[in-house]
Amino acid sequence: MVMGKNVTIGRRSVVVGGIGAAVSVGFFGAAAPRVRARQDGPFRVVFIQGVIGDNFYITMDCGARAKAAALGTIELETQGPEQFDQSLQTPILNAVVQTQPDAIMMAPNDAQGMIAPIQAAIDAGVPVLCVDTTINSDIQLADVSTDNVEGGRLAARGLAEAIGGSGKVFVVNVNPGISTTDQREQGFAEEIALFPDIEYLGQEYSNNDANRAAAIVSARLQSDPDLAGIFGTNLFSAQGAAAGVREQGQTGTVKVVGFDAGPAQVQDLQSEVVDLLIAQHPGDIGEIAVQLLHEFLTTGEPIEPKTYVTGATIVTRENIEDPEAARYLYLADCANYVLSDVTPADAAGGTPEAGATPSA
Ligand code: T6T
Repeated sequence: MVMGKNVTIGRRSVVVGGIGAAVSVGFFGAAAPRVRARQDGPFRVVFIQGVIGDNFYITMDCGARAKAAALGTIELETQGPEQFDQSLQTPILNAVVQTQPDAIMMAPNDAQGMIAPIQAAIDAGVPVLCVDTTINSDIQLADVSTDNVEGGRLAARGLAEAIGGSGKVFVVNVNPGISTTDQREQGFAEEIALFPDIEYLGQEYSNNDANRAAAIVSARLQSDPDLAGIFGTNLFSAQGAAAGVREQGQTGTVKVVGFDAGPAQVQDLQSEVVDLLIAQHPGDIGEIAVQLLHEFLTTGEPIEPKTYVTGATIVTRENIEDPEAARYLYLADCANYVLSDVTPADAAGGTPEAGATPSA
């Protein structure tokens, strides 16, 4: 049973065929940026978010700041585009590189399109570590992210259960080319295909806009009035999907599973528009990223291994009061952030099959 269980994707699981797999080009390889001589800090690190004003990245920033404060060696600055859009993120990255920080941690807006701008940063002597999203390359120092394929599988199993194992389902995704949400849809599609009585109608893209997601769902409920369930692959897509269901008077009839756990999503869960949320652990991503950069900048040694996979927790109405689930709900600001005890070693390595066991 998925529902009501506090299931966590193992921190040690690795995205199959995903993040940071393939070619192993060391940090000190041909295109490697130079290592600064100043190895005791303070180091200036800039965090470039995927988009500003997103509770996921806000919570990640809280983790990064809390860890930086605890270590005392890193001065963190945070920036981000107003939309999840590589044409807005690229000039921000370029401007940050001009200021020659010691390192950048960033969530690239496009897996392909952000390779060249990140390569330019590295060529200018600024190493880049990817958090959350990644690029189709191995030029970055390391990747710290959720196992998004497994997250998509969890969503499929949760939605399948919510709709009683049969009916039409549909996905509201963000934009093609974003590593995380592409992987979630991939995991969802693979897993939902295992249910013979469920018909997957495919996906539509919200452009990370909750209003657009709501409009997509409203239109879909007109064209497919027998739709049984929807998976929203990120905060804004899921929030908008829930709004569409509510606006069409289908609360409780059409089941919704959402990735992420922003404040509005939690309200949707409590008001029974949504049945299940998959909360990532963005604070842990931020903490691990800063810890890795601290080690890298103080030692000058390349980061090994290069892939770090953080957990995800299924949140339902049944477990939302449980502190083990509640601690992963996303924040609006850092006032109540509690530093976790997560370390890079907790998230490094592991086996692809290590993941949640929702049938437990
Ligand atoms: O789901 C997260 C993040 O993991 C994804 O890459 C983009 O969307 C979010 O920031 C939520 O809005």
